[in-house]
Amino acid sequence: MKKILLLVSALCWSASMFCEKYQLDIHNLNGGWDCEFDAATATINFNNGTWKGKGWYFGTGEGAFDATAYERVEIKFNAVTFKVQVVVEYAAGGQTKVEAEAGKTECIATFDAEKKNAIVQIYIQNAEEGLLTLTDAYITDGADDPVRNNIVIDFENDELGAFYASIRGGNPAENAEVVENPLKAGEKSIKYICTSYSGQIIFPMTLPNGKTLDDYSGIAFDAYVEGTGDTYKEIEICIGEQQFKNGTYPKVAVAGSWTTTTRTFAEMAFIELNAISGNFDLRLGLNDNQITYYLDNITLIEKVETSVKSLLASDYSLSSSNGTIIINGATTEPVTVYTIDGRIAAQSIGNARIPVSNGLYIVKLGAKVQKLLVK
Ligand SMILES: [Ca+2]
Repeated sequence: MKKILLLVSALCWSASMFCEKYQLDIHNLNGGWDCEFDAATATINFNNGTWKGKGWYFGTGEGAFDATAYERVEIKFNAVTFKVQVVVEYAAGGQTKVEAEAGKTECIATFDAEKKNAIVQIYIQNAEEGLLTLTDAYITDGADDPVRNNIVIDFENDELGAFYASIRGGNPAENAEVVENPLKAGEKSIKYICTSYSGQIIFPMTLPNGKTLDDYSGIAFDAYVEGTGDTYKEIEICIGEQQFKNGTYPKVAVAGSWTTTTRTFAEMAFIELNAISGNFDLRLGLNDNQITYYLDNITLIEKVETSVKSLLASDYSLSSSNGTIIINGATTEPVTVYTIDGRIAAQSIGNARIPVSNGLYIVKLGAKVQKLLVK
């Protein structure tokens, strides 16, 4: 453990004079049992009974994680219909267990102050079978929790019956209407009756002076779909005329309840985020030819400055040559190479030379993400 402590301290001092967050990689869960995990979408498939586990295994003895400088772990996910439990297991024995009720989007476990100097593992469990998509996970000291100035469209200041324009196949289509929230009396949401593919509602957005879209980490929205079953749909997002849809079908709504979905800009690598400022149209749609759905709380999530760190050495280098991705200076970090449509092209650990086809890739080293053109 001494070794880990020294390494963390060194990184901490080089990055900043204070520590706040230790980022856990939601695309690299190395611990757990009896369930499947899709790294590209950070989705745990609890398909083999209840109270299985998936999470981060640090190790025992010297491998244990020293969380002396931290207070708690926060794990964020898209809402599901079942209870989710987070377990922190200590080298000294014993566990901290915290449950999040169905429909919640986070579970926060405060460490046992007597035992947090050696954490063996942190894992997530399921009260029912189903899919759980992680959106963020980190260990934090809780001090100076950052305030995000998110931009949120919640329709509460719109008149009932007001319309938002929509578009289909590039052409104007039926309007979407501001209506009462179907599940929360007195609140508003927007309703869209979609009868052909690629229907998208247009939300005019305004960024504050001095901000570009690069100051935001991604988009979140709440969806409720009319009907009885859980709903898996391709999500179409357009920033201006630049469209993102990646051919995957995540669960965007849980039967009978509002569900929050988050998409990060890191997966929309083609968008020149820092070129977008002022007013722009955000278009959003669930791709189906026969669907009636409601949206609410369409949110641009502001990035916040924190001293996020990982075990990743700060002086790593990432380059490409002759169809090969070359990583130097990363000793033990997991490496995942994604195509720009989100598929995993290669996985490795630490320093590596990874042959790939020419093209644009997103390379994840530890908790860091970087675009790389290979030619
Ligand atoms: Ca609302």
